Amino acid sequence: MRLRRTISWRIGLVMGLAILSFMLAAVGAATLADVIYDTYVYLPMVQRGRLPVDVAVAKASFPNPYVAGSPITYTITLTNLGPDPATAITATEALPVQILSVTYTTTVGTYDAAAGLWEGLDLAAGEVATLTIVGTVDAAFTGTLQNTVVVTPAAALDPDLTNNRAWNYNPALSIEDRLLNPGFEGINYGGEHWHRTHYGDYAAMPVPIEWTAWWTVDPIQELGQPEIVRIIPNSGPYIGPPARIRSGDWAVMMYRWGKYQGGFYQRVADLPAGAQASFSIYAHSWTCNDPNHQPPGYSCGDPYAATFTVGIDPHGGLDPWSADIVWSDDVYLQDVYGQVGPVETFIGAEGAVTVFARFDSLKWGTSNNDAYWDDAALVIQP
Ligand SMILES: [Ca+2]
Ligand SMILES: [Ca+2]
Repeated sequence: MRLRRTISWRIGLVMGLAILSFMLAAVGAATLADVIYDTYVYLPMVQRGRLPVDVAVAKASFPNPYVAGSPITYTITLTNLGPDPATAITATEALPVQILSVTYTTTVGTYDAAAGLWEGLDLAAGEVATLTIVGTVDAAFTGTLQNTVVVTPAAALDPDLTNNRAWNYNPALSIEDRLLNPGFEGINYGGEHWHRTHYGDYAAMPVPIEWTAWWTVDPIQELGQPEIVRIIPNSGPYIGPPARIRSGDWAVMMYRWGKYQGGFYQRVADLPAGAQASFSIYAHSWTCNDPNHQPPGYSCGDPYAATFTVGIDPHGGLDPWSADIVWSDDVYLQDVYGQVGPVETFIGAEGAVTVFARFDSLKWGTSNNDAYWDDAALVIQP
């Protein structure tokens, strides 16, 4: 190539008889010094510029933040933005040394993980090639993973070099409770209550800040709207025994004289997709079919009259009846607070989950069907 260009530039404009008499000492392996030509060379050779081709590269890692000791996936996407085909594209992708047990797939070309080279890329205009690398983050690593991919179009002129390089930064995940107002202490009591329910604002139903009350309406199952949704203070009858507040100054309750299904939910966003979410809450019920039962406030009758469960929608949906929700096992808790869950699942690509607390009083339409909740927890962890 270098040889051909050298000749072209030097002989293009010479005039006179066309006698081609130059010699090449060694075609292909020749250097400039090897080229021998005379002054009677009249080849009408014209230097052609390289084809303009804009190749671009993008890069993502999942999950981000990463979880030490857990899988991580890098996706490198290489696009020929045109207008011409591009051949022999090379990309250098050197993984951080903390990525172990590497496997990879390419849609075009081949990847050499040891050398960090992705080669053999011939792309038509508009064509996209993807390199997917899966590994495990060193369990002892706590820093930020960062690496760069650079793409080079060998036989083309790239008019825009700003998109030929892509960085990826991926910090470590820190374990923390991401729920807002988990103990129902944030109530704005005495001022403007939130009255947020799944069916809109209900002025008679004070709902803790950040939470939404929900219930099932189903005439066939005799399920209806709770008569009471209430933030309850640690005073008066709620002090107990039985104690209706587990910690702090407030808890939340729901009641209906009859069967019902309902509870509270909260959507939490800005979470690392792919990490594990774990949700639990403390709860207990007061279920009794005898209004004169002694001592007052304690359950009577069927100890399995009602159940508590907790659920997580890993996609952050707001439908309490969605098939996407992962539910815990049923637990029976009467008169004394006990933990419901935790239920665990992996956070979806949306990076948001919705947590659901649910009470099911589907068996008896007894006079007391009170459900009490306090101390929810949503923990994001490896
Ligand atoms: Ca480019
Ligand atoms: Ca509380």
